[in-house]
Amino acid sequence: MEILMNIWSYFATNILQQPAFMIGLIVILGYILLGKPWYDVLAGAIKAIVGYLILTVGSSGLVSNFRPVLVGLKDRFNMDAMVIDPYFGQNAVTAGVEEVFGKGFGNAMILLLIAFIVNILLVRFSKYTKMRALFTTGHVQVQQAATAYWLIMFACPFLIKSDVKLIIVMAIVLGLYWAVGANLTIKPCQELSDGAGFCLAHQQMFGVALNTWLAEKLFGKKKNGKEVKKIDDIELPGFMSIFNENMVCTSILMLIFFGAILCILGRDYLTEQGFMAEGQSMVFYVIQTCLYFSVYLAILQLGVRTFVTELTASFQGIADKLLPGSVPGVDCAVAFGFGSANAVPLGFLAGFVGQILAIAALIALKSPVLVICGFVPVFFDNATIAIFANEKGGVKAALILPFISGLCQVFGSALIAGWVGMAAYGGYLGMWDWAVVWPVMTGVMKFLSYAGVAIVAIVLIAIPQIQYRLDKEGYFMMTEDYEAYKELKEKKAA
Ligand code: ASC
Repeated sequence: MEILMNIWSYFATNILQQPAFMIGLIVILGYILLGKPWYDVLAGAIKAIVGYLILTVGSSGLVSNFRPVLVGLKDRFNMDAMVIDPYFGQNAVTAGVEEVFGKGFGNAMILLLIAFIVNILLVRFSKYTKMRALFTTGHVQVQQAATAYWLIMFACPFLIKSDVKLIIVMAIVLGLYWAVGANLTIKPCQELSDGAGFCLAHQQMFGVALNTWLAEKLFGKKKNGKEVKKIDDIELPGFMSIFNENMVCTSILMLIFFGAILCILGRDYLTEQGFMAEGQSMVFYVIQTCLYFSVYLAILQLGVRTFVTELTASFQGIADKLLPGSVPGVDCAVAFGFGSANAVPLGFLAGFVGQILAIAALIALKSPVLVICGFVPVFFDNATIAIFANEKGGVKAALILPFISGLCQVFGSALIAGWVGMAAYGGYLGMWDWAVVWPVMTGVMKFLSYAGVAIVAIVLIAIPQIQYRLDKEGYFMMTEDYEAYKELKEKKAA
């Protein structure tokens, strides 16, 4: 048993929780199943791992550069606020879970394993479950397992006595959330990428599905048949035309936006905290810091281009032989490689405005829980939502929906983190699904106990069944043969 645990723990820390190696493993397995020669397997695995590592350089560069800038606002104004950000949320769980529930964090790794197995089984039996999506983003799974651990123990204190019952309930709820949430993003992702064959396995899966649907319903094609105006259709006049180029647009917008925040933080604070060297030019410090936003975005997009083709080509082997009809779920940043590149900065800014207004409302209402924006939710959630919203509902949807999402992230997180007691430990995950969907699930389980757990599970199980029944012919075709699916759609539309 101990040997097995050691093997598992080695696998979990080095592969499962490191998406680059997880993706590498999937590519190796997929190509072997496709019967490729060893050198193709090797080349594919290298491209996939290097590509993913490039993506990670981009996304962690963004996070490590811009998170301290936003969190700095809290120090600068002496606010006693919790930060909504996955890493702050994870720290809050590690810091508080023992104190609040008398239970250490040791079970979380096992929870992760079993929830992942639940995900695999649900996809293996897709014929019955209609779930087609496999999570591959281990770093996100760790953050989510930590938060779910807290939320479910809060909602179901009657489970805490028995480790076995607790883990079973958690693994079912979390495994279902992964399989159902990622499955919901398959259609939006296939349409965005013209059938590239991936979906999202991240923290705003329900958010993407809902907002894509809203974008189409509220802002989509008009009755008179006129197409919606997407971001890339806008022809800006005169000097403004430079904004059509993504790198220029992002750089200027971020220079204005983060430039203003850096000026608010001020030279004294920035030098005190070690951001700026003593005597460094403030002007050039601000310019360089803000332009790095575009640098990291460019890196991120290069990473996406490098690994996505390998992953989806090799995954065919897994979808043919092991998990029929399935697709890999990947980081939301992969969406930045598709659709309109300018949706990224615009969605971020719209979401930020929403978050700031919501925070102002919390202050005005003297809310017991104050929130400070974390970079990860405000950027990655809202930029992703904007990309999908723009595809279906054009520029208006790409601004309005992320703005509303910003409101939801702050209000939802303040509510749930205050209620379950995580706010007192300084952070909460704060991403869309965890600010909107999980608070509802937690509430249902809290008020209805075992019946609540059953209701949550049944509703989750029902979602893919409903999706399937709405489009029986196209449902599996859309992952198995996207060209045929498009023809089918065209025929239906005609
Ligand atoms: C998260 C998280 C990150 C980012 C990254 C986006 O939720 O923990 O580091 O989003 O995955 O690419």
